Amino acid sequence: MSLQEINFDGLVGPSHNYAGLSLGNIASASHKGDTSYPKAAALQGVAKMRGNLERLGVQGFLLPLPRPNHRLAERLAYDGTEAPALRAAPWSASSMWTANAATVSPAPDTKDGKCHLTPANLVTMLHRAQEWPDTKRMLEVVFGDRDHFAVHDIVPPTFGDEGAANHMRFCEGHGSAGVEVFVYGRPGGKFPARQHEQSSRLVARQHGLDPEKCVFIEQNPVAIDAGAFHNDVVSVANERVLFTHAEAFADQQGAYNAILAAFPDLEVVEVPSDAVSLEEAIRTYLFNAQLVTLPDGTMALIVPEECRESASVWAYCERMMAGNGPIKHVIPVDVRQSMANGGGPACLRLRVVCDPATVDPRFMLDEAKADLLEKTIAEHYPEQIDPDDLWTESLEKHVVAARQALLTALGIGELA
Ligand code: SUG
Repeated sequence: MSLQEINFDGLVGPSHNYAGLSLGNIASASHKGDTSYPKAAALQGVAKMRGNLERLGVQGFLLPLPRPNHRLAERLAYDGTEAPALRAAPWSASSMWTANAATVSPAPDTKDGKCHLTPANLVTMLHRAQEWPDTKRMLEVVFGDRDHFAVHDIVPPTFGDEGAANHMRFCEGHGSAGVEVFVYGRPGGKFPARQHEQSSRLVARQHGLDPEKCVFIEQNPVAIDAGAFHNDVVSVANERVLFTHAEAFADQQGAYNAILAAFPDLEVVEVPSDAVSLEEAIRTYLFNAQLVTLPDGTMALIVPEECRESASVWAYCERMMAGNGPIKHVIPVDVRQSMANGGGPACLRLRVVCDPATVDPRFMLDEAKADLLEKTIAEHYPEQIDPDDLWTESLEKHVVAARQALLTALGIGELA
């Protein structure tokens, strides 16, 4: 049994559009009404996956969910008086951000030695709350091997749960037992606090984690108000390293101490506010990065291109690469179509530590499958979507046929 960290990227769906649906997500709000480019968006996503496949030797993916979602549309009782956001919700391609698909506790951390997954209920936002039934169905296929995986029910919807975007894991190596850190927000600020403390605690219990190896930390309300709607907008972890903005947590030093008490080998790389302001960190998504261990044992930070274009952020990255810290490489990737909806490289992936041989192979990427995905996307995806196109018959046909083409190409008919 060889445990490895596998990044499961969400394939961008053919209905990718900018409807400005996410309150507290500044990119989503500021691109509201823009024309989107689903084909380009999906190809950017596949290119990112290809890069990581080459770097890390392993890569998985999850599929777009069926859109438009007629089940949701029917429940919204449209009569022409409803707000445009309600009309757009059933078309959202937001399942591409698989960091919000589920919270994952790998086998070495759990009581029964299985990898546990709890699909996120995403109740705070209507367009995201529609995801979990289909996400759960897909996770039950991808991780259907009951000897190695347990896919749970969602957290009861009273409590908001946004999945792995608010969860970090510290360990010596991915295959060894880890300390799981759950970050939650407290309501009462300008924007919704999407991850509730009770959800985090429930997930930890449900996964059978050792209470001594769990840490619960409050997000900085100032960061939420500045647009850090998930903790992964202001920090990211890999193995023993925490890469974080200095204003990520309500009590920054208290957060480090709490993690250190459970995981003494913690190494913190803190970016001070005078090097990169909270606003610039959120604008460029420096922390919405994939922090990965390369085969030579060094760590690389895979950041959005926007980081290279920011004087303060790039100057920090250059200093970091030249320094003695654990992060030796910073690699920009172009995910601009996703970024304009507030989704960076880290939002686009769900990390699962497991033996790749226990995963449904149809969801594992190799070069040939990346070619197949690119070809299918190029042939079937809409070139562009204007917000006025939603609910037109021609767009609906196009979007439904494009997803069906993916399922057919990959032989995943049961998710039709
Ligand atoms: O939930 N954007 C997503 C972005 C999710 C990013 N994920 C992580 N940080 N892990 C969200 O706010 C925008 C969709 C729209 O406005 O149409 C959106 O849902």
